[in-house]
Amino acid sequence: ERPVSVAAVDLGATSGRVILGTWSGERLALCEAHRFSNTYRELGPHAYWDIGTLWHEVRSGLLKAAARLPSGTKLASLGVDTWGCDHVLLDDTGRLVFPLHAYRDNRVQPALRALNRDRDSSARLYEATGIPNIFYNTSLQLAETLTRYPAISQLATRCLFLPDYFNFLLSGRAENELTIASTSQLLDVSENANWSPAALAQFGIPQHWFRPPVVPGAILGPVRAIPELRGTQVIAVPGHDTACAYDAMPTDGEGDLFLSSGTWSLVGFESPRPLLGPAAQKARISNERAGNGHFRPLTNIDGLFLLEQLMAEFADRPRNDKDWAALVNATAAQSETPSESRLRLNDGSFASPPSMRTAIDAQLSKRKLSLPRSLVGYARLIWDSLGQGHADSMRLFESLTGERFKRILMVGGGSKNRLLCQATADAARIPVLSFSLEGTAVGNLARQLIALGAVKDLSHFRQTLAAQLKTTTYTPHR
Ligand code: LRH
Repeated sequence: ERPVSVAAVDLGATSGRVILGTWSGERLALCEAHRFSNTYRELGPHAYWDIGTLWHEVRSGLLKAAARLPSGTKLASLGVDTWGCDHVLLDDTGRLVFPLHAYRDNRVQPALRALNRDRDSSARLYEATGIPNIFYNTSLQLAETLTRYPAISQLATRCLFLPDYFNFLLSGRAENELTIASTSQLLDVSENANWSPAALAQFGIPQHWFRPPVVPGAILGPVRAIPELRGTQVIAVPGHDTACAYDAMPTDGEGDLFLSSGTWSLVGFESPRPLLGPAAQKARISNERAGNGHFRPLTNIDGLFLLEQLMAEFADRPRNDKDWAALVNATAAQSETPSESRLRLNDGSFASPPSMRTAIDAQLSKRKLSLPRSLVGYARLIWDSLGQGHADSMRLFESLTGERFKRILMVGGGSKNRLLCQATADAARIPVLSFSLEGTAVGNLARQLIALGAVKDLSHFRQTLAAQLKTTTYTPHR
């Protein structure tokens, strides 16, 4: 069998990477061709992504990936995944007609509060879309844009989510991909996987801004934008990074809870059916779509964003893998017994505070709990709180489905952190299997290999991956 090489462009809110994957029958070899840091920028009171820089990094990363191949071989395909919800508005010529806001911008807060007060509309929206009211939803962002700038409906003819936009820049094809569309709170939660007329009407969003979503694996056509990549196909992989991370989980069947741990902690499982109803709505369960079109009921917990922000406050320099490893070691070496206090996560004031330390201290003081004195102290508090948050989500799913989970499979940046893995196992009282894997990029590669016919299906891919991965098992101590 001839090896097949494909590239995953995987953009996260704090870092992006381009990973080259080479499949040679029964093994996937990975090579990081490019990594860069990412952040939103504040201009006045608003927060924006720097889309020109992102495109520049995508382009250079793909060229670097192609340059790693033996001469005479080409990248068969590429795919792009990004964080959820953020989008661009375009005119007929593909020109941007509105600045690209970051989902942490505060602009939706008044509308979010009003929607939360309107219990009937909130319940109807949840039954229609399976997505609770959360500050980053595309629905609220687009509603704010349209309310403040009604003329935008004359200027814009299409709305593309970020992965869709990169696919468009690369291939010239403007499509909406299913998994990223499912993060919007505008997609119908029923099997037909199309836009929800009720949700679009609720937010006053023109239906013609969207096309019926394409399912992951759709081949969009060859790269046109980069002459050196002529012949490489652009594949609409699961555009949502979390859908990619879940695809990469080396699960072997029932009883596995999935945890993708990064800027956010995404705790959930795969299901052919969504989890709906008042209890699911109250628990803020998001029924996003999986790469195969099924559902991924999950809770989205404030994740390592808290600590990323704190690290920046304590030391004014970019964070890298070494900084994280040093912090884990320093925290592990601390003789003090771990604190028994836990933060209440998903506190609205943690979404984008001017100072994360002040926001955390405010919550602790209000609850009459003592304040950590050092970065190490905050790290321990955050990891223990996340562990507890992961376990709480697991118990919630168990009570809603009547099923028991046997193991937690963990991927993402946080899966390299032994204290976070152990805190999760201790709180959940079941084993945590950590794969120290960039799951998002690997799930992206998997969908391409399946679309190209190099891999039979996802379960075959997962089996192969499980056999080759180094797994660390954390058993509960307490
Ligand atoms: C994680 C993520 C998450 C949410 C958030 C906006 O990167 O995609 O699933 O959608 O970003």
